[in-house]
Amino acid sequence: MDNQQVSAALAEVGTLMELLGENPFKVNAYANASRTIGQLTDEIASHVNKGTLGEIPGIGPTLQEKISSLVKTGKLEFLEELRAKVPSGLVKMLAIQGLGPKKVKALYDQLQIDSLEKLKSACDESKVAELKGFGAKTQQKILEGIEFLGSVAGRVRLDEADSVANSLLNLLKDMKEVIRIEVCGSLRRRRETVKDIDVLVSSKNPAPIMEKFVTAPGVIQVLGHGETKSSIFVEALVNGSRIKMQADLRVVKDEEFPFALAYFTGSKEHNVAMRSRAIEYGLKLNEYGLTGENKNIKCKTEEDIYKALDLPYIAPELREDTGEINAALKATLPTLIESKQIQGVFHNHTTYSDGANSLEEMANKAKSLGLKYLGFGDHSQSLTVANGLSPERVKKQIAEIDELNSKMKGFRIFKGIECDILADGSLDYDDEILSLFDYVVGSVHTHFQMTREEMTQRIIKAMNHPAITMLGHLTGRLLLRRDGYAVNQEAVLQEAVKTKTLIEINAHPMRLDLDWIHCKRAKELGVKLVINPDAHSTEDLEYYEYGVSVARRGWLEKDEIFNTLTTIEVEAYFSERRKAFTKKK
Ligand code: DGT
Ligand code: CA
Ligand code: ZN
Repeated sequence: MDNQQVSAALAEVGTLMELLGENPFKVNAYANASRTIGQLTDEIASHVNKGTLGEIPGIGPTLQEKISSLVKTGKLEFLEELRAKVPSGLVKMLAIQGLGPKKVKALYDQLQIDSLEKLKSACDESKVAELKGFGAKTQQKILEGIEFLGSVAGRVRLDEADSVANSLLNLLKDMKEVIRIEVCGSLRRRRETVKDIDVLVSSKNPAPIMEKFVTAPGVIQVLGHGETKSSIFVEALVNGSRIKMQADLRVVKDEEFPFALAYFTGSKEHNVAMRSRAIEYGLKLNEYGLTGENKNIKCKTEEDIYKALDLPYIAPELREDTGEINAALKATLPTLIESKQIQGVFHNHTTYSDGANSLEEMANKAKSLGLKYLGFGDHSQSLTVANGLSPERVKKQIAEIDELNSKMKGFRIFKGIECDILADGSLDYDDEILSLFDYVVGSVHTHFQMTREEMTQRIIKAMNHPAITMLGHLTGRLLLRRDGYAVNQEAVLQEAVKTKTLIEINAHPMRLDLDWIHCKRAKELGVKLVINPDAHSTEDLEYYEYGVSVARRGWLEKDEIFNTLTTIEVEAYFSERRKAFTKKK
Protein backbone atom coordinates (compact mmCIF):
# COMPACT_ATOMS: atom_id res chain seq x y z
CA MET A 1 0.00 0.00 0.00
CA ASP A 2 1.23 3.48 -0.80
CA ASN A 3 0.92 6.60 1.37
CA GLN A 4 -2.41 7.70 -0.10
CA GLN A 5 -3.97 4.27 0.43
CA VAL A 6 -2.78 4.08 4.03
CA SER A 7 -4.00 7.61 4.59
CA ALA A 8 -7.45 6.79 3.18
CA ALA A 9 -7.74 3.64 5.31
CA LEU A 10 -6.87 5.55 8.50
CA ALA A 11 -9.32 8.32 7.62
CA GLU A 12 -12.02 5.72 7.17
CA VAL A 13 -11.18 4.16 10.54
CA GLY A 14 -11.53 7.61 12.15
CA THR A 15 -14.89 8.26 10.50
CA LEU A 16 -16.30 4.86 11.39
CA MET A 17 -15.14 5.11 15.01
CA GLU A 18 -16.75 8.51 15.23
CA LEU A 19 -20.02 7.06 13.93
CA LEU A 20 -19.80 4.41 16.62
CA GLY A 21 -19.47 7.14 19.23
CA GLU A 22 -15.91 6.22 20.23
CA ASN A 23 -13.60 8.39 22.30
CA PRO A 24 -12.93 11.66 20.40
CA PHE A 25 -9.22 11.57 21.26
CA LYS A 26 -8.85 8.20 19.58
CA VAL A 27 -10.87 9.41 16.62
CA ASN A 28 -8.64 12.47 16.29
CA ALA A 29 -5.50 10.36 16.46
CA TYR A 30 -6.63 8.47 13.34
CA ALA A 31 -7.69 11.62 11.51
CA ASN A 32 -4.38 13.31 12.28
CA ALA A 33 -2.33 10.26 11.32
CA SER A 34 -4.25 10.08 8.04
CA ARG A 35 -3.39 13.67 7.27
CA THR A 36 0.27 13.29 8.29
CA ILE A 37 0.76 10.22 6.12
CA GLY A 38 -1.13 11.77 3.22
CA GLN A 39 1.37 14.60 3.25
CA LEU A 40 4.51 12.56 3.90
CA THR A 41 7.19 13.19 1.31
CA ASP A 42 8.88 9.80 1.69
CA GLU A 43 7.36 6.33 1.48
CA ILE A 44 5.48 5.07 4.52
CA ALA A 45 6.51 1.54 3.48
CA SER A 46 10.17 2.41 3.95
CA HIS A 47 9.43 3.53 7.52
CA VAL A 48 7.72 0.21 8.14
CA ASN A 49 10.69 -1.69 6.75
CA LYS A 50 13.24 0.33 8.70
CA GLY A 51 11.15 0.32 11.88
CA THR A 52 11.12 4.12 12.02
CA LEU A 53 7.34 4.68 12.13
CA GLY A 54 7.65 5.94 15.71
CA GLU A 55 9.73 8.89 14.49
CA ILE A 56 6.74 10.32 12.63
CA PRO A 57 4.97 12.77 14.93
CA GLY A 58 1.63 11.56 16.27
CA ILE A 59 2.14 7.88 15.39
CA GLY A 60 1.96 5.96 18.69
CA PRO A 61 2.34 2.21 19.21
CA THR A 62 -1.28 1.33 18.33
CA LEU A 63 -1.12 3.25 15.07
CA GLN A 64 2.31 1.79 14.26
CA GLU A 65 0.90 -1.69 14.50
CA LYS A 66 -2.10 -0.82 12.30
CA ILE A 67 0.02 0.93 9.69
CA SER A 68 2.46 -2.00 9.53
CA SER A 69 -0.40 -4.36 8.93
CA LEU A 70 -1.79 -2.13 6.16
CA VAL A 71 1.56 -1.82 4.41
CA LYS A 72 2.54 -5.48 4.76
CA THR A 73 -0.78 -7.20 4.06
CA GLY A 74 -2.78 -4.47 2.30
CA LYS A 75 -5.50 -5.13 4.86
CA LEU A 76 -6.54 -4.09 8.33
CA GLU A 77 -8.73 -6.41 10.33
CA PHE A 78 -9.77 -3.60 12.64
CA LEU A 79 -11.12 -1.65 9.64
CA GLU A 80 -13.00 -4.71 8.35
CA GLU A 81 -14.62 -5.11 11.77
CA LEU A 82 -15.65 -1.45 11.83
CA ARG A 83 -17.09 -1.68 8.33
CA ALA A 84 -19.14 -4.68 9.38
CA LYS A 85 -20.56 -2.71 12.30
CA VAL A 86 -21.46 0.48 10.45
CA PRO A 87 -23.96 0.49 7.55
CA SER A 88 -22.36 2.17 4.53
CA GLY A 89 -25.32 4.54 4.17
CA LEU A 90 -24.27 6.30 7.36
CA VAL A 91 -21.01 7.39 5.77
CA LYS A 92 -22.98 8.82 2.83
CA MET A 93 -25.21 10.73 5.24
CA LEU A 94 -22.12 12.45 6.63
CA ALA A 95 -21.71 14.26 3.31
CA ILE A 96 -24.76 16.37 4.19
CA GLN A 97 -23.67 19.70 5.55
CA GLY A 98 -24.58 20.09 9.20
CA LEU A 99 -24.96 16.36 9.79
CA GLY A 100 -22.06 15.33 11.98
CA PRO A 101 -21.40 11.83 13.31
CA LYS A 102 -23.42 12.47 16.48
CA LYS A 103 -26.56 13.38 14.57
CA VAL A 104 -26.11 10.53 12.09
CA LYS A 105 -25.75 8.14 15.00
CA ALA A 106 -28.88 9.53 16.65
CA LEU A 107 -30.87 9.11 13.42
CA TYR A 108 -29.67 5.53 13.15
CA ASP A 109 -30.19 4.60 16.78
CA GLN A 110 -33.61 6.19 17.14
CA LEU A 111 -35.19 5.95 13.69
CA GLN A 112 -33.10 3.13 12.12
CA ILE A 113 -32.16 5.44 9.25
CA ASP A 114 -29.22 3.97 7.35
CA SER A 115 -29.51 5.50 3.87
CA LEU A 116 -30.15 8.84 2.16
CA GLU A 117 -33.46 7.48 0.85
CA LYS A 118 -34.73 6.59 4.31
CA LEU A 119 -33.51 9.92 5.63
CA LYS A 120 -35.46 11.76 2.95
CA SER A 121 -38.70 9.87 3.69
CA ALA A 122 -38.29 10.44 7.42
CA CYS A 123 -37.88 14.17 6.79
CA ASP A 124 -40.88 14.19 4.45
CA GLU A 125 -42.93 12.53 7.19
CA SER A 126 -41.58 15.08 9.68
CA LYS A 127 -40.18 12.34 11.93
CA VAL A 128 -36.74 13.92 12.09
CA ALA A 129 -38.08 17.22 13.44
CA GLU A 130 -39.48 15.37 16.45
CA LEU A 131 -36.13 13.93 17.52
CA LYS A 132 -34.39 15.51 20.47
CA GLY A 133 -31.77 17.98 19.27
CA PHE A 134 -33.15 18.23 15.73
CA GLY A 135 -36.28 20.36 15.24
CA ALA A 136 -38.07 21.66 12.13
CA LYS A 137 -35.23 23.95 11.08
CA THR A 138 -32.64 21.19 11.12
CA GLN A 139 -35.01 18.89 9.26
CA GLN A 140 -35.43 21.52 6.55
CA LYS A 141 -31.64 21.92 6.34
CA ILE A 142 -31.23 18.18 5.95
CA LEU A 143 -33.77 18.10 3.12
CA GLU A 144 -31.94 20.93 1.39
CA GLY A 145 -28.66 19.09 1.93
CA ILE A 146 -30.01 15.92 0.31
CA GLU A 147 -31.25 17.94 -2.64
CA PHE A 148 -27.89 19.70 -2.94
CA LEU A 149 -26.01 16.39 -2.98
CA GLY A 150 -28.31 15.22 -5.79
CA SER A 151 -27.71 18.36 -7.83
CA VAL A 152 -23.91 18.03 -7.68
CA ALA A 153 -23.77 14.26 -8.08
CA GLY A 154 -21.12 13.21 -10.51
CA ARG A 155 -19.02 16.36 -10.43
CA VAL A 156 -15.54 16.42 -8.97
CA ARG A 157 -13.39 19.25 -7.62
CA LEU A 158 -10.76 20.74 -9.92
CA ASP A 159 -7.80 19.62 -7.79
CA GLU A 160 -9.12 16.06 -7.65
CA ALA A 161 -9.76 15.94 -11.40
CA ASP A 162 -6.28 17.39 -11.98
CA SER A 163 -4.75 14.57 -10.03
CA VAL A 164 -6.67 11.85 -11.91
CA ALA A 165 -5.95 13.51 -15.27
CA ASN A 166 -2.24 13.83 -14.55
CA SER A 167 -1.95 10.12 -13.79
CA LEU A 168 -3.57 9.32 -17.14
CA LEU A 169 -1.40 11.83 -18.96
CA ASN A 170 1.77 10.45 -17.40
CA LEU A 171 0.74 6.97 -18.42
CA LEU A 172 0.31 7.90 -22.09
CA LYS A 173 2.55 10.83 -22.87
CA ASP A 174 5.79 8.95 -23.40
CA MET A 175 4.33 6.23 -25.63
CA LYS A 176 6.07 6.24 -28.98
CA GLU A 177 2.70 6.25 -30.79
CA VAL A 178 1.65 9.55 -29.17
CA ILE A 179 2.45 12.66 -31.22
CA ARG A 180 0.56 15.32 -29.25
CA ILE A 181 -1.48 14.96 -26.08
CA GLU A 182 -3.59 17.45 -24.15
CA VAL A 183 -6.41 17.54 -21.61
CA CYS A 184 -9.46 19.43 -22.95
CA GLY A 185 -12.93 20.24 -21.61
CA SER A 186 -13.77 22.07 -18.41
CA LEU A 187 -10.50 20.91 -16.89
CA ARG A 188 -8.49 22.89 -19.45
CA ARG A 189 -10.79 25.87 -18.95
CA ARG A 190 -10.05 25.47 -15.22
CA ARG A 191 -13.64 25.38 -14.05
CA GLU A 192 -13.95 24.88 -10.28
CA THR A 193 -15.71 21.54 -10.72
CA VAL A 194 -15.46 19.05 -13.54
CA LYS A 195 -17.82 16.33 -14.77
CA ASP A 196 -15.39 14.20 -16.73
CA ILE A 197 -11.87 14.22 -18.12
CA ASP A 198 -11.49 14.71 -21.87
CA VAL A 199 -8.08 13.57 -23.14
CA LEU A 200 -7.06 14.25 -26.74
CA VAL A 201 -4.16 12.54 -28.53
CA SER A 202 -2.87 12.67 -32.09
CA SER A 203 -1.34 9.53 -33.51
CA LYS A 204 -0.91 7.39 -36.62
CA ASN A 205 -1.42 4.25 -34.62
CA PRO A 206 -4.21 4.60 -32.02
CA ALA A 207 -4.72 0.93 -31.04
CA PRO A 208 -1.86 0.58 -28.51
CA ILE A 209 -2.82 3.93 -26.93
CA MET A 210 -6.43 2.84 -26.53
CA GLU A 211 -5.29 -0.46 -25.07
CA LYS A 212 -3.12 1.28 -22.49
CA PHE A 213 -5.93 3.70 -21.60
CA VAL A 214 -8.61 1.06 -20.96
CA THR A 215 -6.20 -0.97 -18.81
CA ALA A 216 -4.91 2.01 -16.80
CA PRO A 217 -4.45 1.51 -13.05
CA GLY A 218 -7.69 2.25 -11.20
CA VAL A 219 -10.06 1.49 -14.10
CA ILE A 220 -13.21 -0.01 -12.60
CA GLN A 221 -15.29 -0.14 -15.76
CA VAL A 222 -14.63 0.18 -19.48
CA LEU A 223 -17.61 2.07 -20.91
CA GLY A 224 -16.33 1.98 -24.48
CA HIS A 225 -13.25 0.76 -26.36
CA GLY A 226 -13.18 1.95 -29.96
CA GLU A 227 -10.69 2.93 -32.64
CA THR A 228 -10.98 6.68 -32.15
CA LYS A 229 -12.77 6.97 -28.81
CA SER A 230 -12.67 5.09 -25.53
CA SER A 231 -14.30 5.79 -22.18
CA ILE A 232 -13.43 4.51 -18.76
CA PHE A 233 -14.69 4.86 -15.23
CA VAL A 234 -11.65 5.26 -13.05
CA GLU A 235 -11.03 5.35 -9.31
CA ALA A 236 -8.14 7.09 -7.61
CA LEU A 237 -7.10 8.19 -4.16
CA VAL A 238 -6.51 11.91 -3.88
CA ASN A 239 -5.40 13.25 -0.49
CA GLY A 240 -7.13 10.38 1.23
CA SER A 241 -10.45 10.71 -0.64
CA ARG A 242 -11.69 8.09 -3.02
CA ILE A 243 -12.47 9.80 -6.34
CA LYS A 244 -14.48 8.07 -9.05
CA MET A 245 -14.99 9.69 -12.40
CA GLN A 246 -15.32 9.14 -16.12
CA ALA A 247 -12.49 9.81 -18.55
CA ASP A 248 -12.75 9.87 -22.34
CA LEU A 249 -9.88 9.48 -24.77
CA ARG A 250 -10.12 10.59 -28.37
CA VAL A 251 -7.36 9.89 -30.89
CA VAL A 252 -7.20 11.96 -34.08
CA LYS A 253 -4.79 12.51 -36.98
CA ASP A 254 -2.15 15.07 -36.18
CA GLU A 255 -3.44 17.54 -38.80
CA GLU A 256 -6.83 17.44 -37.06
CA PHE A 257 -5.35 17.94 -33.60
CA PRO A 258 -5.73 21.75 -33.26
CA PHE A 259 -9.34 21.63 -34.46
CA ALA A 260 -10.22 18.77 -32.11
CA LEU A 261 -8.38 20.54 -29.28
CA ALA A 262 -10.40 23.72 -29.80
CA TYR A 263 -13.64 21.78 -30.17
CA PHE A 264 -13.25 19.56 -27.11
CA THR A 265 -11.95 22.39 -24.95
CA GLY A 266 -15.28 24.12 -25.39
CA SER A 267 -17.18 25.63 -23.94
CA LYS A 268 -19.97 24.55 -26.17
CA GLU A 269 -21.19 28.17 -26.23
CA HIS A 270 -17.77 29.47 -27.23
CA ASN A 271 -17.67 26.88 -30.01
CA VAL A 272 -21.04 28.02 -31.30
CA ALA A 273 -19.82 31.63 -31.38
CA MET A 274 -16.63 30.60 -33.18
CA ARG A 275 -18.64 28.65 -35.74
CA SER A 276 -20.76 31.74 -36.46
CA ARG A 277 -17.58 33.74 -36.90
CA ALA A 278 -16.35 31.15 -39.43
CA ILE A 279 -19.65 31.31 -41.30
CA GLU A 280 -19.15 35.07 -41.74
CA TYR A 281 -16.00 34.13 -43.66
CA GLY A 282 -17.88 31.56 -45.70
CA LEU A 283 -16.11 28.79 -43.80
CA LYS A 284 -17.15 25.75 -41.83
CA LEU A 285 -15.45 25.06 -38.50
CA ASN A 286 -15.74 21.73 -36.70
CA GLU A 287 -13.59 19.25 -34.82
CA TYR A 288 -11.94 18.06 -38.06
CA GLY A 289 -10.99 21.30 -39.76
CA LEU A 290 -11.75 24.72 -41.15
CA THR A 291 -13.05 24.36 -44.67
CA GLY A 292 -14.48 26.48 -47.48
CA GLU A 293 -16.11 25.50 -50.71
CA ASN A 294 -12.94 24.39 -52.41
CA LYS A 295 -10.42 24.98 -49.75
CA ASN A 296 -9.11 23.45 -46.58
CA ILE A 297 -7.36 25.93 -44.31
CA LYS A 298 -4.37 24.29 -42.68
CA CYS A 299 -3.75 25.13 -39.03
CA LYS A 300 -0.87 23.74 -37.01
CA THR A 301 -2.02 25.14 -33.67
CA GLU A 302 -5.09 26.63 -32.02
CA GLU A 303 -3.50 30.08 -32.52
CA ASP A 304 -3.64 29.46 -36.28
CA ILE A 305 -7.39 28.83 -36.13
CA TYR A 306 -8.03 32.13 -34.34
CA LYS A 307 -5.67 33.88 -36.74
CA ALA A 308 -7.53 32.48 -39.75
CA LEU A 309 -10.64 34.22 -38.39
CA ASP A 310 -8.71 37.47 -37.74
CA LEU A 311 -8.77 36.97 -33.98
CA PRO A 312 -5.99 37.00 -31.40
CA TYR A 313 -5.54 33.82 -29.37
CA ILE A 314 -8.17 33.42 -26.66
CA ALA A 315 -6.98 31.62 -23.52
CA PRO A 316 -9.03 28.52 -22.57
CA GLU A 317 -10.07 30.12 -19.25
CA LEU A 318 -11.91 32.84 -21.19
CA ARG A 319 -13.84 30.55 -23.51
CA GLU A 320 -17.24 30.83 -21.84
CA ASP A 321 -18.94 33.09 -24.38
CA THR A 322 -19.12 35.99 -21.94
CA GLY A 323 -17.85 38.57 -24.37
CA GLU A 324 -14.41 37.19 -25.21
CA ILE A 325 -14.93 37.14 -28.97
CA ASN A 326 -16.13 40.73 -29.00
CA ALA A 327 -13.17 41.77 -26.87
CA ALA A 328 -10.85 39.89 -29.19
CA LEU A 329 -12.33 41.78 -32.16
CA LYS A 330 -11.82 45.10 -30.41
CA ALA A 331 -8.33 44.12 -29.23
CA THR A 332 -9.41 44.62 -25.61
CA LEU A 333 -8.72 41.12 -24.31
CA PRO A 334 -6.95 41.26 -20.95
CA THR A 335 -3.33 40.25 -20.48
CA LEU A 336 -4.15 37.58 -17.92
CA ILE A 337 -2.41 37.24 -14.58
CA GLU A 338 0.10 34.38 -14.37
CA SER A 339 1.19 32.27 -11.40
CA LYS A 340 4.79 33.40 -11.63
CA GLN A 341 3.66 36.99 -10.97
CA ILE A 342 2.43 36.11 -7.48
CA GLN A 343 5.00 37.38 -4.97
CA GLY A 344 3.51 36.10 -1.73
CA VAL A 345 0.28 35.09 0.03
CA PHE A 346 -1.45 36.29 3.21
CA HIS A 347 -4.07 33.92 4.58
CA ASN A 348 -2.30 30.88 6.02
CA HIS A 349 -2.69 28.83 9.17
CA THR A 350 -0.06 27.31 11.43
CA THR A 351 0.03 25.06 14.50
CA TYR A 352 -0.90 28.18 16.49
CA SER A 353 -4.50 27.56 15.37
CA ASP A 354 -5.68 24.69 13.14
CA GLY A 355 -2.72 24.31 10.75
CA ALA A 356 -0.38 21.33 10.59
CA ASN A 357 2.98 23.11 10.32
CA SER A 358 5.01 25.65 12.27
CA LEU A 359 5.66 29.25 11.25
CA GLU A 360 9.17 28.35 10.19
CA GLU A 361 8.13 25.30 8.14
CA MET A 362 5.54 27.39 6.33
CA ALA A 363 8.02 30.19 5.67
CA ASN A 364 10.67 27.81 4.34
CA LYS A 365 8.18 26.17 2.04
CA ALA A 366 6.95 29.53 0.72
CA LYS A 367 10.54 30.55 0.08
CA SER A 368 11.23 27.30 -1.77
CA LEU A 369 8.21 28.00 -3.99
CA GLY A 370 9.92 31.20 -5.06
CA LEU A 371 7.66 33.49 -3.06
CA LYS A 372 9.18 36.66 -1.61
CA TYR A 373 6.92 37.08 1.39
CA LEU A 374 4.38 35.19 3.46
CA GLY A 375 1.65 36.39 5.77
CA PHE A 376 -0.05 34.42 8.51
CA GLY A 377 -3.72 34.51 9.30
CA ASP A 378 -4.42 32.11 12.12
CA HIS A 379 -7.87 32.07 13.67
CA SER A 380 -8.98 34.64 16.24
CA GLN A 381 -9.99 34.04 19.84
CA SER A 382 -13.72 33.28 19.60
CA LEU A 383 -13.20 30.45 17.10
CA THR A 384 -12.33 27.96 19.82
CA VAL A 385 -13.12 24.92 17.64
CA ALA A 386 -10.18 25.96 15.48
CA ASN A 387 -7.94 26.80 18.43
CA GLY A 388 -8.26 30.58 17.93
CA LEU A 389 -5.53 32.79 19.42
CA SER A 390 -5.96 34.51 22.79
CA PRO A 391 -4.34 37.97 23.02
CA GLU A 392 -1.41 36.37 24.87
CA ARG A 393 -0.84 33.85 22.08
CA VAL A 394 -1.13 36.62 19.50
CA LYS A 395 1.76 38.36 21.23
CA LYS A 396 3.75 35.14 21.41
CA GLN A 397 3.27 34.53 17.68
CA ILE A 398 4.27 38.07 16.85
CA ALA A 399 7.46 37.70 18.87
CA GLU A 400 8.23 34.49 17.04
CA ILE A 401 7.68 36.19 13.69
CA ASP A 402 10.03 39.03 14.67
CA GLU A 403 12.69 36.47 15.49
CA LEU A 404 12.15 34.58 12.22
CA ASN A 405 12.30 37.82 10.25
CA SER A 406 15.66 38.67 11.75
CA LYS A 407 16.90 35.20 10.82
CA MET A 408 15.60 34.76 7.26
CA LYS A 409 17.45 36.45 4.44
CA GLY A 410 15.68 37.78 1.37
CA PHE A 411 12.29 36.80 2.69
CA ARG A 412 9.72 38.76 4.66
CA ILE A 413 7.03 37.49 7.00
CA PHE A 414 3.99 39.68 7.61
CA LYS A 415 1.93 39.54 10.78
CA GLY A 416 -1.71 38.96 10.12
CA ILE A 417 -4.76 37.33 11.59
CA GLU A 418 -7.93 35.82 10.19
CA CYS A 419 -10.21 37.74 12.49
CA ASP A 420 -13.77 36.52 12.91
CA ILE A 421 -16.48 38.94 11.93
CA LEU A 422 -18.86 38.44 14.85
CA ALA A 423 -22.62 38.20 14.39
CA ASP A 424 -23.11 41.94 14.95
CA GLY A 425 -20.35 42.89 12.50
CA SER A 426 -17.81 43.78 15.18
CA LEU A 427 -14.33 42.25 15.22
CA ASP A 428 -13.03 39.54 17.50
CA TYR A 429 -10.28 41.64 19.22
CA ASP A 430 -10.13 45.12 20.67
CA ASP A 431 -8.27 47.87 18.84
CA GLU A 432 -5.16 47.45 20.97
CA ILE A 433 -4.63 43.89 19.78
CA LEU A 434 -5.72 44.70 16.22
CA SER A 435 -3.07 47.41 16.02
CA LEU A 436 -0.33 44.81 16.53
CA PHE A 437 -0.87 43.26 13.08
CA ASP A 438 0.45 44.36 9.71
CA TYR A 439 -2.92 43.44 8.25
CA VAL A 440 -6.23 41.81 9.18
CA VAL A 441 -8.29 39.33 7.13
CA GLY A 442 -11.92 39.52 8.20
CA SER A 443 -13.95 36.31 7.79
CA VAL A 444 -17.37 34.94 8.67
CA HIS A 445 -17.27 31.49 10.29
CA THR A 446 -20.42 31.46 12.45
CA HIS A 447 -24.13 32.33 12.34
CA PHE A 448 -24.62 31.34 8.69
CA GLN A 449 -28.41 31.36 8.99
CA MET A 450 -28.91 35.11 8.98
CA THR A 451 -31.05 36.72 6.30
CA ARG A 452 -29.30 38.07 3.24
CA GLU A 453 -29.76 41.64 4.45
CA GLU A 454 -28.45 40.90 7.94
CA MET A 455 -25.40 39.07 6.60
CA THR A 456 -24.65 41.84 4.11
CA GLN A 457 -24.90 44.50 6.83
CA ARG A 458 -22.72 42.41 9.15
CA ILE A 459 -19.96 42.18 6.54
CA ILE A 460 -20.28 45.81 5.43
CA LYS A 461 -19.99 46.96 9.02
CA ALA A 462 -16.77 44.99 9.43
CA MET A 463 -15.36 46.38 6.18
CA ASN A 464 -15.80 49.84 7.63
CA HIS A 465 -13.61 49.00 10.60
CA PRO A 466 -10.31 50.72 9.82
CA ALA A 467 -8.28 47.69 10.96
CA ILE A 468 -9.68 45.43 8.23
CA THR A 469 -7.36 45.05 5.26
CA MET A 470 -8.98 42.19 3.37
CA LEU A 471 -12.16 40.15 3.38
CA GLY A 472 -11.71 36.36 3.47
CA HIS A 473 -13.83 33.82 1.52
CA LEU A 474 -16.79 36.09 0.85
CA THR A 475 -19.62 33.53 0.69
CA GLY A 476 -18.24 30.68 2.81
CA ARG A 477 -19.20 28.09 0.20
CA LEU A 478 -17.66 24.61 0.20
CA LEU A 479 -17.71 23.26 -3.33
CA LEU A 480 -19.98 20.24 -3.83
CA ARG A 481 -20.75 20.26 -0.10
CA ARG A 482 -22.62 23.36 0.85
CA ASP A 483 -23.75 26.58 -0.77
CA GLY A 484 -22.42 29.79 0.68
CA TYR A 485 -24.48 31.78 3.15
CA ALA A 486 -26.86 34.32 1.69
CA VAL A 487 -25.05 37.61 1.05
CA ASN A 488 -25.41 40.44 -1.46
CA GLN A 489 -22.05 40.13 -3.19
CA GLU A 490 -22.70 43.14 -5.40
CA ALA A 491 -23.25 45.35 -2.35
CA VAL A 492 -20.08 44.03 -0.72
CA LEU A 493 -18.04 44.67 -3.85
CA GLN A 494 -19.37 48.21 -4.11
CA GLU A 495 -18.53 48.78 -0.45
CA ALA A 496 -15.01 47.46 -1.11
CA VAL A 497 -14.47 50.31 -3.55
CA LYS A 498 -15.47 52.86 -0.89
CA THR A 499 -13.55 51.29 1.99
CA LYS A 500 -10.57 50.14 -0.13
CA THR A 501 -10.98 46.66 1.31
CA LEU A 502 -9.09 44.00 -0.62
CA ILE A 503 -11.34 41.08 -1.53
CA GLU A 504 -9.84 37.63 -1.28
CA ILE A 505 -9.94 35.03 -3.99
CA ASN A 506 -9.72 32.11 -1.63
CA ALA A 507 -7.62 29.68 -3.67
CA HIS A 508 -8.32 26.62 -1.56
CA PRO A 509 -9.78 24.21 -4.14
CA MET A 510 -12.61 23.45 -1.73
CA ARG A 511 -13.71 27.10 -1.80
CA LEU A 512 -12.60 29.16 -4.84
CA ASP A 513 -14.60 32.00 -3.38
CA LEU A 514 -14.87 34.82 -4.76
CA ASP A 515 -16.10 32.87 -7.78
CA TRP A 516 -14.90 33.84 -11.25
CA ILE A 517 -18.12 35.58 -12.23
CA HIS A 518 -17.85 37.96 -9.30
CA CYS A 519 -14.14 38.41 -10.03
CA LYS A 520 -15.21 39.76 -13.39
CA ARG A 521 -17.65 42.08 -11.66
CA ALA A 522 -14.95 43.19 -9.19
CA LYS A 523 -12.77 44.08 -12.15
CA GLU A 524 -15.52 46.25 -13.65
CA LEU A 525 -15.99 48.03 -10.34
CA GLY A 526 -12.26 48.52 -9.80
CA VAL A 527 -12.02 46.39 -6.66
CA LYS A 528 -8.54 45.07 -5.84
CA LEU A 529 -8.29 41.36 -5.22
CA VAL A 530 -5.84 39.23 -3.30
CA ILE A 531 -5.16 35.54 -4.00
CA ASN A 532 -4.74 33.48 -0.81
CA PRO A 533 -4.37 29.70 -0.49
CA ASP A 534 -5.93 29.47 3.01
CA ALA A 535 -3.14 26.93 3.60
CA HIS A 536 -3.42 24.62 6.58
CA SER A 537 -0.14 22.85 5.76
CA THR A 538 3.01 23.45 3.74
CA GLU A 539 1.58 21.48 0.79
CA ASP A 540 -1.51 23.70 0.68
CA LEU A 541 0.62 26.77 -0.04
CA GLU A 542 0.76 25.71 -3.68
CA TYR A 543 -3.02 26.13 -3.90
CA TYR A 544 -2.53 29.75 -4.91
CA GLU A 545 -2.28 28.45 -8.48
CA TYR A 546 -5.98 27.55 -8.30
CA GLY A 547 -6.71 31.12 -7.29
CA VAL A 548 -4.76 32.31 -10.31
CA SER A 549 -6.99 30.09 -12.48
CA VAL A 550 -10.10 31.70 -10.97
CA ALA A 551 -8.60 35.15 -11.53
CA ARG A 552 -7.86 34.29 -15.16
CA ARG A 553 -11.43 33.09 -15.66
CA GLY A 554 -12.42 36.45 -14.16
CA TRP A 555 -10.37 38.32 -16.81
CA LEU A 556 -7.99 39.69 -14.19
CA GLU A 557 -4.58 41.18 -14.93
CA LYS A 558 -1.46 41.54 -12.84
CA ASP A 559 -2.21 45.08 -11.65
CA GLU A 560 -5.59 44.06 -10.28
CA ILE A 561 -4.09 41.49 -7.93
CA PHE A 562 -2.62 42.91 -4.71
CA ASN A 563 -0.11 40.15 -4.12
CA THR A 564 1.78 40.80 -7.32
CA LEU A 565 3.26 43.80 -5.48
CA THR A 566 6.86 43.62 -4.32
CA THR A 567 7.75 43.30 -0.64
CA ILE A 568 8.56 46.99 -0.39
CA GLU A 569 5.28 47.99 -2.01
CA VAL A 570 3.30 45.73 0.33
CA GLU A 571 5.15 47.12 3.35
CA ALA A 572 4.34 50.65 2.26
CA TYR A 573 0.69 49.80 1.69
CA PHE A 574 0.26 48.15 5.08
CA SER A 575 2.03 50.94 6.90
CA GLU A 576 -0.23 53.57 5.25
CA ARG A 577 -3.33 51.67 6.29
CA ARG A 578 -2.04 51.14 9.81
CA LYS A 579 -1.34 54.84 10.13
CA ALA A 580 -4.90 55.62 9.14
CA PHE A 581 -6.17 53.08 11.67
CA THR A 582 -4.10 54.22 14.65
CA LYS A 583 -4.98 57.83 13.91
CA LYS A 584 -8.70 56.99 13.91
CA LYS A 585 -8.54 55.03 17.13
P1 DGT B 1 -17.99 19.16 -17.89
O1 DGT B 1 -19.46 19.10 -17.68
O2 DGT B 1 -17.29 19.66 -16.69
O3 DGT B 1 -17.38 17.89 -18.39
O4 DGT B 1 -17.77 20.30 -19.03
P2 DGT B 1 -17.10 20.16 -20.47
O5 DGT B 1 -17.07 21.52 -21.04
O6 DGT B 1 -15.82 19.43 -20.36
O7 DGT B 1 -18.19 19.34 -21.27
P3 DGT B 1 -18.14 17.91 -21.98
O8 DGT B 1 -17.19 17.01 -21.32
O9 DGT B 1 -19.56 17.47 -22.09
O10 DGT B 1 -17.65 18.24 -23.46
C1 DGT B 1 -16.33 18.64 -23.71
C2 DGT B 1 -16.31 19.69 -24.78
O11 DGT B 1 -16.77 19.14 -26.02
C3 DGT B 1 -17.25 20.84 -24.51
O12 DGT B 1 -16.67 21.81 -23.68
C4 DGT B 1 -17.49 21.36 -25.90
C5 DGT B 1 -17.47 20.12 -26.73
N1 DGT B 1 -18.84 19.66 -26.99
C6 DGT B 1 -19.46 18.64 -26.41
N2 DGT B 1 -20.69 18.50 -26.89
C7 DGT B 1 -20.86 19.48 -27.81
C8 DGT B 1 -21.93 19.90 -28.65
O13 DGT B 1 -23.01 19.31 -28.68
N3 DGT B 1 -21.70 20.99 -29.44
C9 DGT B 1 -20.52 21.65 -29.43
N4 DGT B 1 -20.37 22.72 -30.20
N5 DGT B 1 -19.52 21.31 -28.65
C10 DGT B 1 -19.68 20.23 -27.85
CA1 CA C 1 -15.57 17.26 -19.59
ZN1 ZN D 1 -11.60 31.07 7.22
